[in-house]
Amino acid sequence: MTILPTESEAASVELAESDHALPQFHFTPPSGWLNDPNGLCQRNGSHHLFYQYNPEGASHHRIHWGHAVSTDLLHWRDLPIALVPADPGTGPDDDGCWSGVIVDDAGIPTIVYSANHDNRQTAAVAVAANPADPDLVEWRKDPDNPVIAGPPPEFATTQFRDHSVWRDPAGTWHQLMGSGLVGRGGTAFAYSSTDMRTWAFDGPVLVGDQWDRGETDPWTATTWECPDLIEMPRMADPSESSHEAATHALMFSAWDEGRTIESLAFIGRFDGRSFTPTGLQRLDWGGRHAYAPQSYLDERGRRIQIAWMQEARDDASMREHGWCGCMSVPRELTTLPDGSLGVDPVEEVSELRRNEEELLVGFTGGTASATTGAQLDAEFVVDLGHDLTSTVTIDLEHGQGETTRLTVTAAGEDGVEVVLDRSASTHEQGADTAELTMAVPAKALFGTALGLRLIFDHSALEVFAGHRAMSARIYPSAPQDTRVRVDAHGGARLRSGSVWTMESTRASGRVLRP
Ligand code: DQQ
Repeated sequence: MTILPTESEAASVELAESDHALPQFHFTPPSGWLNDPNGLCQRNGSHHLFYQYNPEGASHHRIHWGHAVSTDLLHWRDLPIALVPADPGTGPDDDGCWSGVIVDDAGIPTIVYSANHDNRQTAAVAVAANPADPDLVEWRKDPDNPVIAGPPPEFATTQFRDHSVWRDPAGTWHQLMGSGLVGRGGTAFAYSSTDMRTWAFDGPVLVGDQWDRGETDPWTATTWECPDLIEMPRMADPSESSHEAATHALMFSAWDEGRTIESLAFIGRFDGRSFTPTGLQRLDWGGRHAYAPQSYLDERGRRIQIAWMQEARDDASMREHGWCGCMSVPRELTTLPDGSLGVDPVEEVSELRRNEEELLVGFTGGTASATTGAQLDAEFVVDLGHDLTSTVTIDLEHGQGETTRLTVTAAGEDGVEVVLDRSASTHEQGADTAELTMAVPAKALFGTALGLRLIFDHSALEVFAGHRAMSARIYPSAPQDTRVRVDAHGGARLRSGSVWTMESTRASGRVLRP
């Protein structure tokens, strides 16, 4: 049955679409609020993206599970909302269906999610009403929800929510739930089950030891949201092998008293019970602008990850524009030679490129692209030599006195420092324009040449360098006038540089409640 949109629903989509900051090839909600990606999976060729969605408006309230599918990771087709909060007082999720995952339970696609009631979360389950439906449109919540009614009583916990679920070779289900131990630090609690309904508590897989704010970098914070435990993905370059002993990564989002800080990963070994870290890294250097990432193995065996690109606008501006939140482009996680996780856009993203403009190479001065647009992909190979005064700047010149500047500086043996200066990127009052910094270790470079890529989509900006990612939101007044300028200083040289315009993939005729 198709429900026709009401006049106000259509007006709300129109309002979002009239905003020049609305991305056109990054996934956004039809209008309203979007946060975490959920239930990521690929089945019979279709990638499913569920997401934290409030169709009522641009605020985090009574969260539903929005749903879209894609066969190419670029174009998404809206499907009916998969999970709707229960009517008040009629279920454990009457204040929202929070984040979760989808697994295949003996042929039955099964959602494990956090049911929110009165700002406390429990674990709940829903199954596909028709497992043979390729679109997985209809979901049935388990009448016996919740399946885990609260955190283990023997611990004093901060928060308790979000799930990573897998089955071991013997057929036992395992799940992690994100939490934190008061006075100690973030944690992920492990549970096991044979039927997905009755779960035994197995203890924390790892406990952070950083309660005090800001004493370490990165700080693993007081609560771990959205834990995602994975086997290390394939090598970035198949001819390389890792010398490190890491077999697993425990990814999570660092949270403290309502502050969504950043997404991190412990690298290490998981023995089925506990996780022993050998390293800690950022998954993205843009802080909260790439939060709550979730990953899945696609049918080609790639470890794909999508993150929530949170707005940098203030709440009043989000409400005024009627929408907020977009997803990062899908990214592929790989293992780098030093044993850490690499992050790059999936190769499909390049299929959106049109009208290549090659920039002058070999020069040590500067040049600006003739290409202008609100949807750009720019790729460079720069050579910083070993001269510590070498610098490359890449400006997104938006016109109207607004510029976003990326500065790449040789940092000697340590590699390269990449700084994103957003202080002049917008005239919009109240926008967060804080500087962002990314360190690219020398080991991630090929010789002294650094590959750099900037993907710009109206207000979404993703920077990739040496298999590292840095996400940001920027709000130029006239994004369509943006051109790319590159300057090389000191001993730096531009080896190659190209700018493309990017096709839109945003579906037309979207409705709030498909
Ligand atoms: N957002 C969800 C939670 C998760 C947080 C609620 C992370 O389940 O912990 O929308 O952004």
